Formats: sequence, structure tokens, C-alpha cells
Amino acid sequence: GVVFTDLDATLLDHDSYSWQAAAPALRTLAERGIPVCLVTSKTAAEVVALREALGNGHPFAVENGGAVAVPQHYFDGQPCDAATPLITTTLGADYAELRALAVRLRDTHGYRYTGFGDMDDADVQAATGLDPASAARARARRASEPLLWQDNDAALADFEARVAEAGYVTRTGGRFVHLLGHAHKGDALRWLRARFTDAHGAILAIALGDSGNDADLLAAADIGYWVARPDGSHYAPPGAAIRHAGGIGPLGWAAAIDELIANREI
Ligand code: 2M8
Ligand code: MG
Ligand code: MG
Repeated sequence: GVVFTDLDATLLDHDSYSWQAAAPALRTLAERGIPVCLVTSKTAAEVVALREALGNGHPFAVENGGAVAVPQHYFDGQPCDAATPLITTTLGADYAELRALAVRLRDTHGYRYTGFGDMDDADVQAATGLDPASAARARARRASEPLLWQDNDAALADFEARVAEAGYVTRTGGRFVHLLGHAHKGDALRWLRARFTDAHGAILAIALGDSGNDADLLAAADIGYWVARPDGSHYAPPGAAIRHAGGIGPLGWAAAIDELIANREI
């Protein structure tokens, strides 16, 4: 199997950004040689720093599927770590294009939102609780624009319809509405799955997430888990191949991995 996981409020705690509660489960997966691929709305700069801290040398997807990155020779079977040079492929749209769309729709229709492009590092820090260095990395966007939504739900529905009309995509994370190109996390999982399958044959894809921007990821996997959100609720009901993990964020993550191992599914 291969684990494809969201970061914020899934592997990482929503407030502290710590994965401590999932550290034993991560070790177990590493011992069993099960890859953990990060599939996140974070930027490449953020993920590079996190992979280093996690000791993760596997392929990953950033900016909600806007781009995928594979360590050089990973699929030729060469051992890779967090320092291995990366080959990046853009699946979504250019940041400049998304930013222009965000500004145009706001100017034309008067929606109230603040994008990362309107914020400086201190603003992003205040909106996210990230430390200063991480906030700076979060602003290094290439393929998605997070919007802090400051308008009502009707305005959001209107905005989402106009974005779709323009041929783009919105997905909602834990804190922000993300404006994307034509690729989302489900597309990233399918792209990565094809690489694993070419190299090693069919894989069992496990996906874990917490928010709306993970629904495509869970739908594209063979087994999906919703971890509980900070208020203890799950984003969506369970389904045929979608389960509820018993625990919030990284606690739920660890419980899901334990369950898969106990059931001998991975
Ligand atoms: C943003 O994404 C999260 C994901 O759920 C959100 O919408 O709340 C991202 O833009 C990311 O770059 C940043 O690290 C994160 C911080 O909470 O927020
Ligand atoms: Mg999340
Ligand atoms: Mg995310």
C-alpha cells in the first residue's frame, strides 16, 4: 500500500502544526516500507521544510494538486531522502493567472475576501498561527491562491459559480477557500498512483483528510479516512470505501493506521 495524506488538521494538529500524536504510526509505516506521500494545500517551500523535519523522502503534491514532485530516480528504485533533488510537474494553473482572477472577481462583484497576495508575512502569520519562517514559505505560491473569506455564504456560492464558469476550481480547507487551476488533490493522487503502478505494479491507495479540499483525494483512493475535525465532527459521512477515523487530526490519523494494520489491510 501507499498512504496519501493531507497535512493541516490531518497529520498535523490544526493549531500547533505538530505530528507528535502520529509519530509512532509514522515509524511503523517506515519500518514496513510503506510510503507516505504528502498531498497538501501547502507550498513546495513549506513541504520541503516539513519533509526534512519528518525524514520523508517520498513523492508529494502541493497547492491542492497544482503541482507534484518526485525525488530524482525514486521510481528507478534508488533510495531517496528529503535531500534528494526533486523533479516537479505542474498540473494546475499559474499563480499570476489565479491571482488576476481573484482580483477581477472581487473588483467586479464586490465580494469581501483577503487573498495571500494581499497579505504580508505578518498577516499570514496572524491568519494561520504559523511561525514567521513557515508563514513566509506559505506565501511562496505557484499554483493556488488561498482566500480568507470575509463575506456570507450566499456570496461564496455566487463566487464559486463564477469561478467554475471561468473554468477554474475552488476547494475549501480548514481556514481558507482555495482558488485552483484544473487539477485538484484527486488528480494528484491519480498522477502519483500511475507512477507507482508503472514502477511496482498495482498499489492499494490509502488516503486521509479532514476538509472539503480532501474529498477528491479520498474519492480517488481505494480506502479513504476522514479524521475528526477540531470540533470532533467528520467532514462527510462514511461510504463504501470511506471510513471515519476515531480521533481528531493526528490522533485519528494514528488510529486509522493502527486499524489498517490490525485488519491486515496494509
Ligand atoms: C492553507 O491551507 C489550509 C489547509 O487546510 C487551510 O485552508 O486552512 C495553505 O494555504 C497553507 O499554505 C498554509 O500552510 C496553511 C496554514 O494553516 O493554510
Ligand atoms: Mg486539512
Ligand atoms: Mg490541506
